[in-house]
Amino acid sequence: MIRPTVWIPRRLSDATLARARATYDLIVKDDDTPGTADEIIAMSGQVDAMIPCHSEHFTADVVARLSPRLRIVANHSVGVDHCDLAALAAAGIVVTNTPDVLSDATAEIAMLLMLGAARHAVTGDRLVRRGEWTSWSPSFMVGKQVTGSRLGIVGMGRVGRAFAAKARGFDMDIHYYNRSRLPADQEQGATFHSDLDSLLAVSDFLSLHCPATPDTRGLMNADRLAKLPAGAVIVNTARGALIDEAALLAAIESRHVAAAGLDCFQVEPGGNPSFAAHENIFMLPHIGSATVRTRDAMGFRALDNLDAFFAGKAPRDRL
Ligand code: 8YV
Repeated sequence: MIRPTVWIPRRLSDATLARARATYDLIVKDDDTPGTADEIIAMSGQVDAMIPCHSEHFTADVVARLSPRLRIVANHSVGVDHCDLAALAAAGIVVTNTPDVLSDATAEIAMLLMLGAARHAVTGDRLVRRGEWTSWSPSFMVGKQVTGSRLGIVGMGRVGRAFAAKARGFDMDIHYYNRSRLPADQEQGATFHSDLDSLLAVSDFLSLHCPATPDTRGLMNADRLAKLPAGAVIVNTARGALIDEAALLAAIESRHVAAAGLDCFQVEPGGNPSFAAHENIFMLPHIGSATVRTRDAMGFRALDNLDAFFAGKAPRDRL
């Protein structure tokens, strides 16, 4: 059998590359910088498949210029907002993603952000690290207690449910908003809200776990932020596009939102420099799924999809 050729634009895990090399001829972009539109278009004439990350953008414009040689885009990501799925489908290119395998790692980062935002992690670290911790008092760095508080989850998919499972360990009163109500075995006592505003009204902590789509872009705008209880904490490990960052900044400055924990931003890499002045915004550089185990699992899941496709079977994660 002729070995298919695969383009890997980013540095995937060693285990992923080793497994991929056993089956495919690889072209790996060694500088580990995002694949540009021109690179994607040029490579499409040399390969049968690509394993991109969310950093490679398959816009309608790019897809229109792809070579017919490219048959499958096996994403190394669960989110696919970097892909124009309609354009790829019209071009006859199969698209897959990597659900399930990153849910726990991402939920861990959501928990870290929630705790860190609620308990002044940025300020505390700065004080101790710089030798600026010169006094202590019972009224020093008093935060918001997570245990037993009300948590609102927007999007009760795999990551939302993994986060709810961890939050149950903190005895949180879990509420969620989702397109449809979950069966009782998945809901596990969480309260369903068919209306987002009704969820916001009870969310002392709010965590976003829905994809970025035309419907969800700017979801947390000034009006919706105003519907949160005063002193709420907001966490985002999904996509930066879900939050109107100017509105969040205003809500932080007015103290209506007490703190935020953000792993994703409208501009990535880079983030929002206006957030830097606020130590009650705890920020990480989009590392939700960045664990050794999860990176291997994501790479293997993308390869499972490629293997199925080239064996003439339906890839498990075809979108
Ligand atoms: C990944 C993510 O690190 O999978 C996703 O959608 O946002 C991240 O967890 C990244 O997309 C890898 O391509």
